[in-house]
Amino acid sequence: AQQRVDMERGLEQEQFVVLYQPVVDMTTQRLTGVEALVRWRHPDDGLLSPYQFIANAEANGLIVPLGRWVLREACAQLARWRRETPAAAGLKINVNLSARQFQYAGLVGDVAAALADAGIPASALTLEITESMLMEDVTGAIETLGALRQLGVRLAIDDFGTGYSSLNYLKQLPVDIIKIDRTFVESVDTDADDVALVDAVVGLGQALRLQTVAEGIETDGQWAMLQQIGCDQGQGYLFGRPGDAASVAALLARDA
Ligand code: G
Ligand code: G
Ligand code: MN
Ligand code: NA
Repeated sequence: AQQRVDMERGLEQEQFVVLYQPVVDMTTQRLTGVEALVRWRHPDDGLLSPYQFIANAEANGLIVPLGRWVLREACAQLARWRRETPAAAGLKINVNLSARQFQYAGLVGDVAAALADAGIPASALTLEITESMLMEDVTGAIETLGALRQLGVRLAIDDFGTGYSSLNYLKQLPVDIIKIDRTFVESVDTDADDVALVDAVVGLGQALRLQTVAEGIETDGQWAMLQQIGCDQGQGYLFGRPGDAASVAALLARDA
């Protein structure tokens, strides 16, 4: 309960911050978008990682207002970049949804309002959902995804490969993007089994007309292999760590 009060105060006092990690074209390494990643600047405990508070926020219900704040902040920031920099015209933003947010009946309305208030097109927003969230209630998930898609938002399956989504479900789910979990990327330049796995996922993506994004790319060797496999986009420390809005503006200036 103490945690909830602390977190409510954090929201009121604007202690949360959003960082942005680059997503790049796998061939050119040009910035195509950013993923919004929340942090908590706690007055006593310092900068907290989502691993230290998202689960609590899920449990105490504050994930809904917190997630709404992240969504609105990310959309507003994308609008700022687009206003400030011609190079940001096609830039996209990814926002992670938690399980409880995904089940929340007001989600579609919140998303529509965030887009309208920021003045960005729905196609510029990608919502990331994990496999486990989808598999909990497949029928409900298909309905929610369909409603989000009707808005024009794009949908990505995050941490792909770590859950249990069957091929049959994947085919039915109205999603646009598969994000290949970094555990498969880690050894993709040294382990033949991982090459085969990532190759299979990229092939699956192509068969279902889904874009593929590899996460957690840290080395040129991993990048070279993923490029050869034909993965569309990449994300990882090699291209950039999560950073503030100014760090993204610097990348936009580099690419301009
Ligand atoms: O940025 P970092 O690697 O510390 O993120 C850790 C985890 O927290 C990741 O699984 C990421 O998806 C999750 N996360 C980061 N930001 C958000 C957010 O705004 N909402 C939700 N639900 N999860 C987030
Ligand atoms: O679950 P999700 O994919 O949203 O989590 C993103 C998390 O992965 C963030 O916490 C981010 O900081 C982390 N991350 C991003 N790129 C890399 C990377 O290249 N290496 C490692 N180890 N972590 C990364
Ligand atoms: Mn993610
Ligand atoms: Na992930």
